[in-house]
Amino acid sequence: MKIFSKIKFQNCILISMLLLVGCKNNPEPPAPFGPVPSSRQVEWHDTDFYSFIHFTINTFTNKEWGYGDESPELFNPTAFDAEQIVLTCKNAGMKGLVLTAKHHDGFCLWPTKTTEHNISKSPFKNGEGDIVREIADACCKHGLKLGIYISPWDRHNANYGKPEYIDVFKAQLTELLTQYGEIFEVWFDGANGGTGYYGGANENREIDRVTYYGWDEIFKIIRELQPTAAIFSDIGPDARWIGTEEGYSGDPCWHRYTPEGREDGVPPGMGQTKYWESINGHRDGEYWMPAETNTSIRPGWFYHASEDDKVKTPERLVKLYYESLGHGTTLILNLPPDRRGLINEIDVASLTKFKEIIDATFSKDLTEGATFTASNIRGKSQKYDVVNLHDDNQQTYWATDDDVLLPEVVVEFPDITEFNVVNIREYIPIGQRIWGWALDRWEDDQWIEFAKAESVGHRRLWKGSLQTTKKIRLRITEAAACPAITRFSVHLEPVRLEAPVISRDKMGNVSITSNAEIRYTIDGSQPSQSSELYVKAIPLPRGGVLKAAAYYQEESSSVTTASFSQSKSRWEVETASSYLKSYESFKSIDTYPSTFWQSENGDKQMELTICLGEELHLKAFTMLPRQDGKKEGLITHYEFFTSDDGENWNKSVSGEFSNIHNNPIEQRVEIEPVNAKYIRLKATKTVGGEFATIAELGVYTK
Ligand code: FUL
Repeated sequence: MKIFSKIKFQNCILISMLLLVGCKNNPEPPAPFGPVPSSRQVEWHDTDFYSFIHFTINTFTNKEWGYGDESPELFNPTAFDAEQIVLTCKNAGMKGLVLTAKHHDGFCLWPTKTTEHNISKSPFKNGEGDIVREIADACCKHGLKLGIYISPWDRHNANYGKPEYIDVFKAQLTELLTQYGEIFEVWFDGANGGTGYYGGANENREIDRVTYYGWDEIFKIIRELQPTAAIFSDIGPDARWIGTEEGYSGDPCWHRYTPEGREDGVPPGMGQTKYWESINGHRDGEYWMPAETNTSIRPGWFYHASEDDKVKTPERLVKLYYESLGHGTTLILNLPPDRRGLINEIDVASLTKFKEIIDATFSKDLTEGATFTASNIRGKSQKYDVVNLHDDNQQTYWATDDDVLLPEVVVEFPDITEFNVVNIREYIPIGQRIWGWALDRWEDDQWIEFAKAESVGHRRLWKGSLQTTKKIRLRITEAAACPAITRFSVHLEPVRLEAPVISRDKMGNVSITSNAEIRYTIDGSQPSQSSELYVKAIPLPRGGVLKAAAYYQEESSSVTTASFSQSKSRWEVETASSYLKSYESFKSIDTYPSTFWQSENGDKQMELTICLGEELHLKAFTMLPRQDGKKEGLITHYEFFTSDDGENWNKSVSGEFSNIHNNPIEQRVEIEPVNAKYIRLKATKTVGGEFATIAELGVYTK
């Protein structure tokens, strides 16, 4: 009996020792911290970069929001090619796309059984076409994921605002989720309710964004039919809006978020989003609700030929990439097909150059051959070793012991190395754990800090000035739990010739600056090395399009395009009420986008009358809304008048500045050409309704 218990005792010691050794080499993984992503969210994070495809009847009516009364006859792309669209996305490095199957005007791009207002009633392929099908097939063929945008707001449907419409909406969603294969994202727009055709009622229909749609039921349908699809809306549940359509995200940008007023689910477009909160998220947010940065390659979401000279340059796209993906959000970049049904050549050219820059930067990881040394490795285990930082397996990561929150890793390059980009990725399935980090370079026998920030998350890209060093150090400066990092790489974005900067003064003289030789055109053609050499300011009082590029030896920069309206040197404000001196009416024509006119509070007229100083042949007018980020006084509906004597007025056009609330870009309205010496813009509806604001009014004569 005694011998037996002795053996048992010795065995116990042996087993405990073995366990201890085992623990050292195979420690428990770090415990999750805070809310963590669902597997569908992890997949969504990995989709990284995808496109929005805004295509519908608006493409043919030149609008941003259709009213809902447009005839399906208008939809007739002449050379629609789903493969060209999908391959453009793929070649730009995108992993998927989200198609506007139905926008606010209610026209369905697939032959739905739920409404006559669909593609089968259009001349496209004699009513036999199905854009969703063709895009889905091309995505499948070329390995891209497909997402669906279906607008909850339907300005065509007679029952919008009544319970009957919700059944139609659910049936449309069900068709889309059952007939086109796997869907990776369902995109619900926050713009909901307002004026519309509504089956001929032509009225304003406000709905309760929280209760009207019955989001819980709708989400249930999606979960049942497409369990892996992420649901996007202003406030999740799977992905949140970043709060702006300009194309950047905050820094920090936390994956966690606590939306306000969320007692009964997470309804899109509740109007509860606060820009400054969406853009940064909440470090200690209640939900894992990461942000998606959405923006368009052009000012608008739909194709307008007048924006051909406003396509974002490759450099602008690269900046956008760092300010969205580089802050941990996904990036959905809109590429609107033109009236042919193709992504326009101008957009393709910009994307191609953008991709060249991204590839040149990221195709080489400069830590290859470098040695990594960490101040701590979890349980000294190989499983959590720093070696995991430089493999591409996102399932393996470097982690520290539970009580080591502020570790560091030193990377020693084989040689002195130059870089300007650093990439860090947290292992997010166990939460967002890092709350602060810094980067140092080794110089003159000491560490010099060159970067610091707070969030890391799914991906963090630092991009800055050129660093030259033999050693770089990553320091975690604040963490909520022991850090877990899956990737650390270092890159060099090749130095490029910067595109020139173009500006025009009030008199209409255009200046171009660059640190290299500048060549330019004013006839719309692309500049080349044999174009006019820029030596002094170019007078363009009547407006026009100026394109310029910089040249140095064999190298050329990308082209900067600037389109100018008529110069305002002779303009004067005739009449307008003004609220305070700082918002005086002349600010609407002072050429400074940052200043604006604000009418007096409660002014029923809300109009601005301008004398152009001479009779001009007007073809379009433009209105730049206030640019300070505030919404009050934004003009949503307008009337535009012209006169040759300032006494007798003709209404030239009236309409809606669609989507100005979310996307306060310059609005351009084509008019029936007319000669006039006076113009008047009258606001018939503004945000808040109390007053109107205008940053700049302009006209085009060409
Ligand atoms: C906005 C919409 O109103 C725009 O038309 C566009 O679809 C954009 C993505 O979302 O809120």
